[in-house]
Amino acid sequence: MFKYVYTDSTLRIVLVGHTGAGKSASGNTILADKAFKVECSSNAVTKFGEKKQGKVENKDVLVIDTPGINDTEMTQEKLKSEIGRCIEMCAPGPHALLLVIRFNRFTMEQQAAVKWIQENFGEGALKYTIVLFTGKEELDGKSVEKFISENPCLQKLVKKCGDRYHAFNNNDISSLQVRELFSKIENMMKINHADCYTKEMYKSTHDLIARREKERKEKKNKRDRETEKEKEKAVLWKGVGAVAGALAGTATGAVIGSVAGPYFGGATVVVQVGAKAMTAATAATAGSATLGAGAGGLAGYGRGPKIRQLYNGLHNGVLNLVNDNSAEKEKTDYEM
Ligand SMILES: Nc1nc2c(ncn2[C@@H]2O[C@H](COP(=O)(O)OP(=O)(O)O)[C@@H](O)[C@H]2O)c(=O)[nH]1
Ligand SMILES: [Mg+2]
Repeated sequence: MFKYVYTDSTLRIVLVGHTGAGKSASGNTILADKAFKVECSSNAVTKFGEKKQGKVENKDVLVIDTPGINDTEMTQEKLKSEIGRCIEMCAPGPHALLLVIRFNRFTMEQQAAVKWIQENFGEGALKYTIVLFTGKEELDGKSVEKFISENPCLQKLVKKCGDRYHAFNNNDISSLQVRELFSKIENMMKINHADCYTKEMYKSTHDLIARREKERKEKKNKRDRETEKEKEKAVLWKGVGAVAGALAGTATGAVIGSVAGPYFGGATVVVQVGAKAMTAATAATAGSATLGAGAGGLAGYGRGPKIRQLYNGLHNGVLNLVNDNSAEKEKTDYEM
């Protein structure tokens, strides 16, 4: 099998961006070769990273083409690991990440792709990034600068990338635009002391993302558990309320019954309840006590949260009192 051989002096470039942005076409322009397959439709062609090598401007160049960030046929996990593999393909890593954006098609979808790259490559990647616009000839005489200045999103992005950008017309086979790009890459490399973006940087960004995701999930689980506990406590306090209400209701009902009982037919009327015979007064007392228990229980159940508040207030009040006293005691001890 043919094995790629490249030296330390080989310029390593990775093309990233949205499907249809012109990554493969730009790779071909750079290498002045039909190295990568260019797709007319917006269907993603590159499912796996591909690398091609060539000699450009007397320089050994290695170009890696990557899958489109918005490829819906790939799971996020697969996409992330494939892009990681692309970084590894040019170990120790690329000198330049070319973030490819098609002029006049900087849609919400493309913006989402740019956001994906910023998040997944990490802020550290920006110092190795050059924004590469494609479709330059579609600007109809408008300057690249003017186009950028009219779009706050692009302006922000270019600024983040150290004001590094370049524009390609991939239908233009002259080498001037490639020479200009190389000069921008060389300037960037000088600033970076020929350093490169590494797979470790990519991995640490992903470890960070995974850690944040884990923390987010743990926080959510904790919140869910606390809500569940709160619900259980509320039911418990409703129960406490029901019992307290029933007791209070029984007592109140009994008092009312004993007062009102004699007025129901006098003490001589005997009421038969089950096997027991009782006077109307006793029956009235028992009846209103039972009614009182039911009504009190219901009222207490509804007032469970209020009772809980009352309990918490009393509990906190007592605690404050105890703390105040001990503070007072400490103060006194100290002063003595
Ligand atoms: N007019 C014009 N079309 C371009 C340019 N760059 C790419 N394209 C077209 O855009 C389409 C997608 O290009 P491709 O390189 O396959 O995009 P990729 O999915 O990012 O690899 C193809 O039809 C290309 O011919 C350009 O600079 N000008
Ligand atoms: Mg492609």
